[in-house]
Order: sequence, then C-alpha cells, then structure tokens
Amino acid sequence: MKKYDLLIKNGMVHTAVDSFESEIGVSEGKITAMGQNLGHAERVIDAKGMLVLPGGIDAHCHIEQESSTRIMTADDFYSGSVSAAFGGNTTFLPFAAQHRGQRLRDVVDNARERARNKAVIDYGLHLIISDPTQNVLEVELPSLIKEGYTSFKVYMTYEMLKINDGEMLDILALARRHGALTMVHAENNEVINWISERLLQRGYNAPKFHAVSHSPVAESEASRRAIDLARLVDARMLIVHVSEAEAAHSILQARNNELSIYGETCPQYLFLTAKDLDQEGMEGAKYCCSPPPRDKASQEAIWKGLKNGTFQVFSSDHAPYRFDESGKFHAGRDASFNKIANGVPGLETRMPLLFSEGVGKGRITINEFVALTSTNAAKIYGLYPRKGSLVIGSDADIAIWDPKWVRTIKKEMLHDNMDYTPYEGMEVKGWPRVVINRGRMVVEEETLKVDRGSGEFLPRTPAEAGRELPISSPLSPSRNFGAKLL
Ligand code: DUC
Ligand code: ZN
Ligand code: ZN
Repeated sequence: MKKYDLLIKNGMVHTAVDSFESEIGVSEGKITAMGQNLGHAERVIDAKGMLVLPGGIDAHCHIEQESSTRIMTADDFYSGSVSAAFGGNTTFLPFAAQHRGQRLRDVVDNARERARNKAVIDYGLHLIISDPTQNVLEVELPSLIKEGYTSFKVYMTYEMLKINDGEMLDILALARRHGALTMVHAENNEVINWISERLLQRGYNAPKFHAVSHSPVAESEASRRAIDLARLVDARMLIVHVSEAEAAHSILQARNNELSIYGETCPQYLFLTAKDLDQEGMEGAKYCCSPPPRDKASQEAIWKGLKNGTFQVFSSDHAPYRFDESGKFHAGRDASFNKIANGVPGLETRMPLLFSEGVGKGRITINEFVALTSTNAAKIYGLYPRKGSLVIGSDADIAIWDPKWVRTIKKEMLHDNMDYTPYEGMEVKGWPRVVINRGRMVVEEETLKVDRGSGEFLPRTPAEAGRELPISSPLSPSRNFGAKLL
C-alpha cells in the first residue's frame, strides 16, 4: 500500500527558522508527514545533495497589467507564471490596477479573468488604487478586502497614479479598520518633476538622466512622510522597492519604535547601479525603473538591510517592457528619459541571484533566504501557514534546489516574454531543479509539467490574526501603538 502520493527523501530541509534532515510525505497536495523512514509513495524523489525549501513567493510583480500610459506588460499570466516557476516560485502576487475613473470591482473582475485560464502556479492579487473615491473607500474596498484582496499599492509619484497625503490617510485609515495592508511606492513627485524640467531644458534627454531625476532625496523624503502618515493613524504599511540608505534607515527606525512598518527591496538594487543606465545610445533604457538603481554604497546599504531586519520581503517588481515600441519605446525610439517605460524583468532570476550572491557568498544564511523570499511574504500578506513554510498541513509547495548548479544567465534560457534580461552574462551558482505546487510537479528536468490555467486563485486573510505573526529577522517583530483614532 502506497502511503503518500509523493515522498521526498535524503534532502536537507530549510525553513525560515531551521535546517534539518527530514523526508517529506505529500498526499492530496498537502504535506502530511515529516520525519524519517516514512514508508512508500507513488512517486519518490531522491533529493540527495539538494536543498529542500518552501516554494518562493514573489510578492510584487506586474503581470498582464496596463500602465498608467496604457502600455501592456509583455508577460501575461501564462508566461509570467511559467517564468516564476522556473525561478523556484510556487506563488506570485501580481496587481489588479485601477486607473482613474474605473470601478474597483471591474478592475478585479478583469484581472481574475486574465489570470483564470493562464496561471500555472497559485496566485493572489493586490490592488492598485489611484482613485480613492467615496464609493471606493466606503463600499468597494471593504467588500473586496472581505473577499481576499487584502493589500493595496498606492503611488506618491506618476502623474496618473499618484494620490495626495489626505487620500493616503483615507486609505491607511480604511486599511486599519479592515485589517488590510497598504503598500507604498514612495518617491516625491514634485522633486522628480522639478529636476526633470531642468535637465530637459538643458537638453539632457538620455536614459542616464532618469537616475538623476529620481534623486535618492525624492525617495527618502517620501518614505519618511509615508511612515509618518502611517504613524498618525496607527496603520500597517509596507514600503516597496527600497533602493537607498536613508529610506532603509527610516524603515528600521520605525520598526525599532515598534511601528508596523515593513520594507521590501528587489534584485535591481543589489545587482545594478546607475552606471548601467549610462551606455551608448538608448541601451540604458533597459535599466530604467523607479526608483532607479543607485551606486555601490547604496547596494551595500541594501545588503545590510536584508541582514539587520530592515527588509522582510525580497520581491522582483517584475515589470516587463520589451526593448521596442511595444514597451520601453512606446513614446518613440529616441524618447527622452522621462518618457521611457519604467521597469525591469526579474521573476525568474530573483531567487537564484539572491541565493548565489547572498547565501553562496555568506552574506545571508539559507534560513534568512527562505524568510526573505517566501515565509515573510506569506505572513505579511495573509497566506501563512498555507503557504511559505514546510510544515504538516501546509500546501506541498516545495522547491528542490541544486546548490552546485552553475548557470550563466542568458535571455534565451528564461521563460518570460522579454527580449532582454538586465542580468545577462552573470554567473550564478544554485538553481531549483524541481518545483512542486500543491503536490503537482510544475518544473522537472528543465521542463514545464503542468497545464495552462492549473494555478489557483488565493483569497487572503485580513490581518487581525496575522498582525502579530512574528517575522523572522534578527530584530523583534513590530507592534502597533498610538492613539486609537479610528
Ligand atoms: N516602477 C514601478 O513603480 N512599477 C513598475 C516598475 C517600476 O519601475
Ligand atoms: Zn512602484
Ligand atoms: Zn511595482
């Protein structure tokens, strides 16, 4: 009699808190046993020499999404999810993006329809809110939060997306009442516009000036302001894609003051710099994202933040715009820096890059790697313990990593729908060989094994229960305090 559908043997299991030898028994998509000599199974995987990790959760990616200037991302829910899977992910969290004038309900229905027959791994959806009308705040958001859309991103920059401080307070207060989480793109729009105007007046149009216009001061000021607004109404907030030292410092300071402020960073702030934007012709457009890559000192500050508890989440911010008129050059081949589509791809390379440069080079432990790429996102975004760990009862979302697999990143080996990768030519050591989602073999022998549309939508739980979940980091988890204003 076969006891399990699947048994993983001889591997070393690593979670966010522990490393231990254990077999894993899987039945009907769940982990049903862990321990030694578990018995027989329909299918046995010998993971000798491999690392058995929770599947990755990419908590920030833009998939089949129209930008505010109505450019469609190059990846749909099929290519995006396939690419994510080949990079070790079993869950991803793209956005349902509201543009001004749109009903949130329509936006969500549309995103659900786009994902339904395409995603090959499990997915949830964050919202993007650009038009917080009374109806959005009083009717649509409360009911969508109850249905499992428990987090939303707001922008402090981009003309067609940005909200003002009063609107941010409305959203934060609403989020606090309903146990949702506000994610903030923190850059001061006025600062960016002020610098951009002066650059353009002087004829400085090249891609490299994107990094000049998006000054670190724009990011640090907006991050501080956003944190203060959250403090005022005692709301949880996650500052996304942090690129530089001062914003990172503000987050850590807020956390040390027991505010429920979380921080996210991304590969582009560890492995790229503003120098990448400074190339012949328009080549630098490939690296234009916001905030932009900075300098070596900023990279070091971001590495430090991954270690000292500033950042809980490491996401890709995959925003795939091809190097052609459908994407980067939607405003023309010789467009000035402020008209180039913002974003870099990174779903598939996020974890291998951090594994190789972080774990492989001793900057972070394997357990910190698991926390940053999977467990903390599950906790913060209401998916834990179903996702994000390897425990009895959780979904069998497992990535079996070969720590010795050396690969040179090349566009051709990736599975997204992009025509470049910013990490072309980088050598990495360590990549997942087998990726399993709810017990289904998704990737094996460098081949996709599941059907289009076989990923499941994940409604998420609002935070009251999740609010106090300890986040793995050297520093203690934050706890809200302050006036109960609301
Ligand atoms: N910046 C964003 O805010 N979103 C997508 C990509 C980018 O560069
Ligand atoms: Zn953003
Ligand atoms: Zn983004």
